[in-house]
Amino acid sequence: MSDDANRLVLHGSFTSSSSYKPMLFLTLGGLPFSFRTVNLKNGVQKQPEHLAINRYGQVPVLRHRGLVLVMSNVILDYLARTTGKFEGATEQDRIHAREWLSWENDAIQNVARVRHFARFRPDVSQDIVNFFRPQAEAALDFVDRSLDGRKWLVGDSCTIADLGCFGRMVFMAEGGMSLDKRPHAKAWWERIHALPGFRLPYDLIPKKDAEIDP
Ligand SMILES: N[C@@H](CCC(=O)N[C@@H](CS)C(=O)NCC(=O)O)C(=O)O
Repeated sequence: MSDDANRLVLHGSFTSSSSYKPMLFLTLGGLPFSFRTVNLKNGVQKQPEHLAINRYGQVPVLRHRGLVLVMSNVILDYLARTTGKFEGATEQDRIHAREWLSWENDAIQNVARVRHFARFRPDVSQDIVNFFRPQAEAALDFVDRSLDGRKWLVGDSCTIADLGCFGRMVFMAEGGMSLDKRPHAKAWWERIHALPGFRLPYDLIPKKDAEIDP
């Protein structure tokens, strides 16, 4: 297999929490990869060339060893399995980590929805934000309660469960949400910020194609 096929290639966008999740994994994991930017504002994600790798017309996409992966949590699962990084220590932990990712896609998605409509859709009625906000706030409360007495969502170290939930929560201030009254989640948030190599999305995700070789 050629070196090129072995190189991880991530297609994403700098405004996308779904892109940030795998990008954070790759960065914290110290992995080399190529980044290919997809301009969501110009609708590049709906062009035939992109639809050929992501039938849903979205980012992110990961290409590796001839495989094409879409859906940020599927990508996190793949990266954890193939690199061993941010993976649960036991089979039960690995199952729990995937359980959190499924929950994230159900519940923390509401945080992303509030942010999306508040930040990108001033043209639509903000009733939609008001509809999703209680569900988003409930998801943040659940994260806070779950972290009472523990450092990480699963086991004793940072796993894809933390990266997946954090990565989608990261833009919550743009939707007017915060962890100010959620001390356990706030401590966890700061713990993630303290991980070596950590960067927030606007500092991390390039606006142009890039080769990342740590
Ligand atoms: N469930 C998907 C969600 C992907 C998603 O919503 N991507 C957004 C950016 S965060 C996107 O591509 N939006 C552009 C569009 O839908 O046209 C995942 O986790 O990857």
